[in-house]
Amino acid sequence: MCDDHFNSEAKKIQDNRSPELKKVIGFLKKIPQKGYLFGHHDDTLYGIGWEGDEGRSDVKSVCGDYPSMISFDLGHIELGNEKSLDNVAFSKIHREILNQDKRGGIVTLSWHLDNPLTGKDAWDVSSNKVVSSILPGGENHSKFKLWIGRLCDFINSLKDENGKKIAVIFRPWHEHTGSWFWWGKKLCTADEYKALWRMTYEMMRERGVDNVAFAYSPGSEYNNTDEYFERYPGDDIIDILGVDTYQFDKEVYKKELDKALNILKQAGEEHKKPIALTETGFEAIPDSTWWTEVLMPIINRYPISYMVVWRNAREKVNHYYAPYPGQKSADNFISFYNDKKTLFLNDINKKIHK
Ligand code: BMA
Repeated sequence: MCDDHFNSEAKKIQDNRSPELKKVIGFLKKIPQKGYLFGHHDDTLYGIGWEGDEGRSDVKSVCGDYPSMISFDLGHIELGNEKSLDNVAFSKIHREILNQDKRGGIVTLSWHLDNPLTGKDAWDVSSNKVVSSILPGGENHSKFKLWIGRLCDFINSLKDENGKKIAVIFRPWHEHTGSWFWWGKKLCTADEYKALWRMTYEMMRERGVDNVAFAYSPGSEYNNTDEYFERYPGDDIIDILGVDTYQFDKEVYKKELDKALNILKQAGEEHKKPIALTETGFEAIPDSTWWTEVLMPIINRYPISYMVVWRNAREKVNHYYAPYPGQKSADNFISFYNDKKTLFLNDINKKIHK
């Protein structure tokens, strides 16, 4: 490929990203020199024993500081609903995204959207024709266009006090190396999956979305970089390379996480992209030293830009991934917080100039 072609392609990519977004991507790239951001899903929306209290966060109640990254899910925005799949008003999610940005933190968004073919949820894997049905020419293509339109209206409406669009990370079509979502491995071909990404990207660009960094996050099933990139839609689309992996058995998790991050590190170097542990955790954290004895020894060895643990559900007993005051691992979480590599909100506001 001649240089001119490369330069014009590179320029096209750059042109698709707002100055604020480029700043965030640049920030994510330099983060590993200092450590990694700590993220928590739905952090300020609800927690154990509370919901909607202004400024409240289980993480802050334990360590005195907010996560530097907060993750939110946009499932059911596609339907035009007032509330998300986890029963939170989108107006509240909107407000909390603005609050997180105002505090100086970063936002990442996932999307557990419904199955457009059956009308059931994201976990409905009864048909392997769903992806093909929304691609151009498919029976649900125009429905999907409407859905993407609603998603884009929300993302375009994320503006700060100066009217500038807030730059966020967007991580759709995640864990596609498993087969529990309708876009999963056994539910579509590699070409269909890649086409799904490209269509999503192009539709979003057409709707004027220039404020999202796209994250690619398979599960940890891959055993080398070729497998990691098997369904990769392309460097022009993706800004961040990630992986999702959870602890069930301790020894299996340690091995799996180490393997996944090792390959991810190579993938990031080869493609010159920041890398991240886009979802992880141990449900109900029954191990009192999990943060410093299991998680940290592994992740501290890799140049990840951030890590995210999943939500503290207020409606499902024992479905939580961050501690709350009195929780078994709360003291240990404070040691994790005090480690110099873990970057919470005060750390990034004090130590790192965005
Ligand atoms: C899952 C669980 C579900 C939730 C979904 C989307 O991992 O937490 O209860 O609906 O994520 O947030």
